[in-house]
Amino acid sequence: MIEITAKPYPLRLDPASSALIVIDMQRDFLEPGGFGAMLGNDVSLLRSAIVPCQRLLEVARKAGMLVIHTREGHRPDLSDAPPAKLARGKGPTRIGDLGPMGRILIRGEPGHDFIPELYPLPGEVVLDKPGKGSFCQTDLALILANRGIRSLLVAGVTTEVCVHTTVREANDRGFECVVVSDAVASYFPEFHRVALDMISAQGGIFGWVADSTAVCSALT
Ligand code: C5J
Repeated sequence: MIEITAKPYPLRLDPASSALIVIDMQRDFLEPGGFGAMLGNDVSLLRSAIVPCQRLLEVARKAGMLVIHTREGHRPDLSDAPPAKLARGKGPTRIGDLGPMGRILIRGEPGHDFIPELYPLPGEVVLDKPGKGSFCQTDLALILANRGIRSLLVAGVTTEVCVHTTVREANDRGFECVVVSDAVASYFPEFHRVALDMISAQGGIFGWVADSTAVCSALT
């Protein structure tokens, strides 16, 4: 067992029954010309999470933990994209339209791929998801159950959208979730801060919050 210094209180967990899940560290969210930029965001704000994610991946791999990388995106024919999601957006370019990194948020396109800094290693789980949460229409629950996973270290983007949606559902499904505060990021710094506060408020209503230094030192 290891103990992680966290809010609202230290958490003891077993690395053998824990997984690191890195959410949507894709070019479409972090690089200019993708989905995030199409929605009018300053994509450079997400880059602060890259180095903490690299540090987490390094220690999780050394500890032999299950590592999962998720990607948000849709089939090329858009048959898995709800019309309400397709209709949203301010600008003229939408999901499925051609951008500088290929068709926006479409599986197999350059923009849908992981950023090179955080590319999965062979054998790590790559989980394609059509929505914000990592459980919705994916086999994540099966993968975690088959590996006996009970605790999740959660990193990636964005804090208040795909990270929060995943953590809320994981919490309801009985997983202990640790959101790694500097390994998650948002286009909106105030949303990031409040989203983290919401996780650990009320005695840890959704889970725990710890920084990557605390998590890495507990794991090494
Ligand atoms: C968003 C995500 N923000 N990965 N997706 O649309 O958080």
